Amino acid sequence: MAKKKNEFPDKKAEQLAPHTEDGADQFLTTDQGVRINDNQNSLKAGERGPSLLEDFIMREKITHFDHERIPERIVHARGAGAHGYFQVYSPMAEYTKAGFLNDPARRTPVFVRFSTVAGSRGSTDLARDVRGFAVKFYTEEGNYDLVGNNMPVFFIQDAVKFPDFVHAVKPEPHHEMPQAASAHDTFWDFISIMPESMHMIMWVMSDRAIPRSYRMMEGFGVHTFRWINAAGKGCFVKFHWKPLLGVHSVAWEEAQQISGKDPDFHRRDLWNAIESGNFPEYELGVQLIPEEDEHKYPFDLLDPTKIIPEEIIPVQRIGKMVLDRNPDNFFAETEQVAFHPGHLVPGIDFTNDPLLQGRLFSYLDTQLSRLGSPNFHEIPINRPVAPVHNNQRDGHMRQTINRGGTAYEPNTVSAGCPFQAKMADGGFHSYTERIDGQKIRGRSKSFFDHFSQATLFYHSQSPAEQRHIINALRFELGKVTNTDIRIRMVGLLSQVDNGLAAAVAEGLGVTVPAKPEQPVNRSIPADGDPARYQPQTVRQPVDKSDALSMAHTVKDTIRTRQIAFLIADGVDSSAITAMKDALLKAGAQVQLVAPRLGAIKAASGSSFEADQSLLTAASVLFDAVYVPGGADSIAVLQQHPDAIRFVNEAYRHCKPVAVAGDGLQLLRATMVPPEEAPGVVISGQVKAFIAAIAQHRFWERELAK
Ligand code: HDD
Repeated sequence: MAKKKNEFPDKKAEQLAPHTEDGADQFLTTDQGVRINDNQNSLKAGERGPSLLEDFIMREKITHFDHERIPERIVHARGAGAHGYFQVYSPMAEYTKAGFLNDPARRTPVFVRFSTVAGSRGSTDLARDVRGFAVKFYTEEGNYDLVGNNMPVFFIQDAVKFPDFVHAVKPEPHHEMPQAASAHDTFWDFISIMPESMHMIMWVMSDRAIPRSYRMMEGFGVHTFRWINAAGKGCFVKFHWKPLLGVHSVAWEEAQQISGKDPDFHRRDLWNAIESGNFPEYELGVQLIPEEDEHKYPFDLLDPTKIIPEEIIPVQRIGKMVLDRNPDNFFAETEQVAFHPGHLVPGIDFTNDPLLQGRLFSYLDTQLSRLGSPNFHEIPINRPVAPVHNNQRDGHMRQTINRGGTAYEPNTVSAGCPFQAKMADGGFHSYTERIDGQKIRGRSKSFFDHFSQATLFYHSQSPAEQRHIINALRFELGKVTNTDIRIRMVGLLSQVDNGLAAAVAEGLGVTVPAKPEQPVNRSIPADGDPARYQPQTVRQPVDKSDALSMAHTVKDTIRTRQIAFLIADGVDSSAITAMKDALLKAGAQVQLVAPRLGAIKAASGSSFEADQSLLTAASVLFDAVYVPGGADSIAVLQQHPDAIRFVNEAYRHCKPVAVAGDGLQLLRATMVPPEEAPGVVISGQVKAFIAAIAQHRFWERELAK
């Protein structure tokens, strides 16, 4: 049934509705609307005869099928999307005139796409990789895209290196291996001679690269952008998304297992959270820098390999984004959505960051081959809610029927319409910036510090996080077959931190070169003097920044955490219900996992329906495990290798584990030391278990291995 106007949550949903099809209670038809009487048999010359060319129904169906695929995105091919809205807390008029950032009453519809970078469309969600965090705001003044990542810096400083970087990280061209992984020779070959990547390498080797959920990761605009207020005054701005559930990750070994057990883990998590009404929420944060302070810092604001430590310029939280609706159709919405950092609205503008400048070309260009036509903006998910009037015409798959006899401007025949907008009417006006300089192919010396912020990041990590970085580097470089690359990398790491380099070298069975090959700044032209291009180290304003460590994230909620209850026939029913009620009340979700599906009989005579069997479930798909008591139940589980593995693995991945009554016997059988192990709750204490789940992981257990 058609919805009435006020039944739509926002203008974007209303705009999508006429393009949405629903086959419920309808006849099957051809694309021409002709009802089909037989969809089982092609038209033949006789029952056993050849098919006839005149079978327009079959030809239409197969032709469509033959052309269903479009090129996947060259990067960020694998992704998941969601609809929602953004609302600013209070007007930001002092800094920007952007309408959606000035009216707290206005809910701006958004579409967000999260992604991995290197893998193909069908690759695993849990690859060690950067995550894309792209937001399309359908504002009243036109579409604004904030196309960011879950890490605040990037591998390279200049867009001209992007194709090289992507070719290095993608599967190697001769045999197309490995899929969705940076652990191979060409990636590390490139990195080992590209010292500007070292800060980003610290982030990608950290647990930020294996998030627990899209709902539990930060987002960053990366570049410094510009805001402009109504008086024309500009200031610099860095964008942050802060997830209200905090920033959490999984263990690397766990990530590899999830990739096999459920390669759609993040996509499913996002979908299920929205379907169950647990809407992901992120606050938009900004760091604002007055224009006069452009040269005040020991790093260049235009250099995308640098952050501004939050201790120097705090992040102000200015609004909230809520994702409250899943797409109706993956292809139509998530696959066809087209982001572009050049989709701007008045009040927001670029800076001269050379990475951003190159992006401004690439995103429009790529849509032409990906979506096939300059009319990609007419695809429903890409249409602005603001009206579109211009003289762009024709092209493949044009949808709009433009009325009128002119398609040029200025004109007199159509009374000059559509006409230019004055700034007072909301016309976009590029920021007036004074540029003095010579045209050169080169890089500013202020971009030459490649290590200081890598060191700042590494020194800001907790001991567990540092250990994970070391292990990630040992893994990645361990997969590299060329020893020279390993040694070059260890040399580069020694410029970040000697302890880090020594630990990685030890794992690789090499030594840190006494005199590491001096890293050369690769922005050097063929006839340049290498001496002029040596990387420099510039003292940073802080030696440590708490905001860089996940150890300081939100740890006071268990909302949406997935808890497995391991049960078998004979389970203690009261131990199930008491714990389940408390966890559900605190916002967690519980699944009963048993040796088989169907009704599981409790000792009391009541029964519970198993949600999953030990065959379909695995501890890596949960945040915590609880084993209620019941002598018979525990006797069965103790004999079940998958139950033993379930608990043992949860423990090894540092997850909270709780047992009640006889459940303690299972812990013993699984080699989990119950007493004094952090995050292991015995005697089924509900409060202690909830507090442990909120902590997320007990990494200190790793040391006890
Ligand atoms: Fe990019 C896609 C983020 C540098 C060229 N990029 C893409 C997406 C995200 C980013 C989130 C996926 C959008 C979606 O979901 O559809 N890219 C970044 C960030 C960068 C960055 C945060 C650095 C700060 N990108 C970058 C450079 C270039 C590109 C330097 C080219 C010179 N990016 C592309 C692209 C893609 C893309 C080829 C592939 C698909 C698409 O644009 O629509 O144009």
